[in-house]
Amino acid sequence: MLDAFSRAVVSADAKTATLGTAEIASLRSYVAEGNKRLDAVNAITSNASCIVSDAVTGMICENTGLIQAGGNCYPNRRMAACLRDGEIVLRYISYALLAGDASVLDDRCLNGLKETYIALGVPLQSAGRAVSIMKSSATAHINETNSQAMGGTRFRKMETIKGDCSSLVSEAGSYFDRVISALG
Ligand SMILES: CCC1=C(C)/C(=C/C2=NC(=C\c3[nH]c(/C=C4\NC(=O)[C@H](C)[C@H]4CC)c(C)c3CCC(=O)O)/C(CCC(=O)O)=C2C)NC1=O
Repeated sequence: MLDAFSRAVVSADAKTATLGTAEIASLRSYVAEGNKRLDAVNAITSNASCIVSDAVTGMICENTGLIQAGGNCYPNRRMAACLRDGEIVLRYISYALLAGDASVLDDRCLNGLKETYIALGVPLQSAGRAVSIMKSSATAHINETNSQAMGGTRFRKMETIKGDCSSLVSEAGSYFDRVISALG
């Protein structure tokens, strides 16, 4: 597993090169924006159970066959496995966002996941849909665009200082997209 720093070293070493100015500049911004990154990770981790249960509920509302006999979220044992998988995926995405590198997500979560799902009959398209709802919800929490209308009675806003989070939001989005394409 790599992070932004070890990734820079591994890539430079592969070229037998010293760290270049571009790499240093990129690490400098990783450090300078570090508190923002921690806020973004916190926005995901402290809302994780809400993000996961909302996404799995949304996926089921759109395809109620999943909780009927023969559906992959039926009976409760499978429903529990599905919710647990949502938690696992979100947890690895939060690690990748913290590290600024996707390798932990790739190596420990996505490697072999599609094959496992195919073997178990877990519908890949539905799993991808749940991840895409998690992406929307995590984006709203990081960006603080979550609203009363979206959150209902459990509405919650993070108390962070307002700033430009666009690059962190798109980086986080890329990890969700990575999961979706690994299942595609
Ligand atoms: C380290 C990372 C890691 C991952 C990612 C992981 C996934 C994982 N999900 C599994 C099952 C499962 N995963 C699901 C998930 C779903 N069903 C649906 O309809 C939805 C589309 C979806 C939820 C969004 C279900 C229902 C099962 C149980 C399938 C069965 O036993 O028939 C299994 C088989 C073993 C088990 O049931 O525990 C694994 C290994 N395990 C790990 O250790």
